[in-house]
Amino acid sequence: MKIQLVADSAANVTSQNEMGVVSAALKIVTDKTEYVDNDALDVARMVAELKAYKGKSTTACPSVQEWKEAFGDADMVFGVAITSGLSGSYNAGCIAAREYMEENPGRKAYIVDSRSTGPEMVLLLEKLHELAGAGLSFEEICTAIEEYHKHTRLYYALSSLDNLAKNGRVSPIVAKAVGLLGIRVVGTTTPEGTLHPEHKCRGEKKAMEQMLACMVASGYKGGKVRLTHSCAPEVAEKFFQLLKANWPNADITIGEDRGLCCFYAEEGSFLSAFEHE
Ligand code: X90
Repeated sequence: MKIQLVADSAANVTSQNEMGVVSAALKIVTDKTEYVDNDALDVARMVAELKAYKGKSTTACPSVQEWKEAFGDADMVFGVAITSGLSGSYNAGCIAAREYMEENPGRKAYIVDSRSTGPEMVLLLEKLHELAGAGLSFEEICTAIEEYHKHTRLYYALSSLDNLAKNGRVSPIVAKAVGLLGIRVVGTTTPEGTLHPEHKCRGEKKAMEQMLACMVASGYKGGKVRLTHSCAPEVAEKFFQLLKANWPNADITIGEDRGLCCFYAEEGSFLSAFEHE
């Protein structure tokens, strides 16, 4: 019984991952260049080029065909997509899953709508990996992952909402208040998987304290945390230390945002996905 895990590239998972996750790439598109968010993408270079570029930039989700290519020839496929509240990726993944099952009787495919991005997608993938190794049926895994999802959440500290606003993913009014130097927005997701900015914080230290308070208020009690940063390892490291000071035994890791998350989260931002009660 071959089980394949897949995700779109908003999960920041490259082909070196230990779970065997295959990634379907989103794209970052300007008038000059198309950046494909795969292993080969030089994220730092993309960020530098985009900083110098003054024209329009946008993004595109993987097509139905690209999702299907990621499925390969597995008996069971489980996928995780960036929030359907902001992207067409989940929809494309679902069509791919339906066609995959129609074209290959006996095979099964299921896509989870993360209603989130990046590190929360990683938590879901890690749980799927665990469930896949436990000898459960397809239906049991589908039920178990949706149940687990009720106990995960994402908080973000963003240094700019410019690209989100320019691409219609948050209102320009909300975005403007964050454009000021040193202001970070700390927020989470709505049940529909859109952004819910909660606090404007002056400076990085305040943003971290706020995020910690938000996590505790959401029921974080020392479970797994998956952190990612957009070209700012020192920021993620500081937040990691803050968490470790409070929960020395917690399973916490730091990863890098790849192309899609870096484009929208922007330089200096960090994301924290965690398990809660
Ligand atoms: O289909 C596409 O073109 C992709 C559109 C994605 C838009 C949003 C990406 C957000 C990336 C920003 C901070 C966390 C937001 C939480 C989302 C619910 C990261």
